[in-house]
Amino acid sequence: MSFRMKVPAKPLAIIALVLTWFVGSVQAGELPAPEGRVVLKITGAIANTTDGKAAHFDIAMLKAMSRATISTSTPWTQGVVDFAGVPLKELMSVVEVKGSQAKVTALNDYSVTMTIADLVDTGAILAYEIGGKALSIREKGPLWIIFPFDSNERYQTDAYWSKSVWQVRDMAIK
Ligand SMILES: Nc1nc2c(c(=O)[nH]1)N[C@H]1C(S)=C(S)[C@@H](COP(=O)(O)O)O[C@H]1N2
Ligand SMILES: [Mo]
Repeated sequence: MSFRMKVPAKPLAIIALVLTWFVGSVQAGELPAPEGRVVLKITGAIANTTDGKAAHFDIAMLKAMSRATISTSTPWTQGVVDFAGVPLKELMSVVEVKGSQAKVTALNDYSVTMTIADLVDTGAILAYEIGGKALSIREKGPLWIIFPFDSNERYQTDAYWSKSVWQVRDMAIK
């Protein structure tokens, strides 16, 4: 018994082409493109991008996400200070992370690789404010990974201090 498709090949090819274009256009730029200065770039194993390749964020985009505060002391600040920023758990879900590791790089090219679990299961935030004021580059801004150091001694260790990257510029997910 033989079966032959009755549908001519040419219309099928056109349908395939249109579908490819449609799916492609939905997948490229799933996040709105930044309008201001780009302060953060997330590359690699992510499903949601701003241009089909990477996710670029200006500060307004980060501030539009949920805001979390961590009141803590750190080895680099005086007393207990309030840091505010976007929970890394939320940021990782916004870009739909597909990997298990993040290589975080700072403006001065300092970089450290940590697990996605370090970012999402610890309550860490990507801070953009300290004491209610924008973090300047001189104050380790504009973006600084802050763990809830005072709430758990496990974060008061070299392992987590080294992951507290300041002047964060990009995150490469793999
Ligand atoms: N941008 C940036 N963040 C960084 C570092 C750095 O050199 N640059 N050093 C890390 C390491 S290894 C640790 S232990 C602490 C170092 O802080 P300290 O230099 O004030 O001791 O910050 C972390 N965050
Ligand atoms: Mo360190």
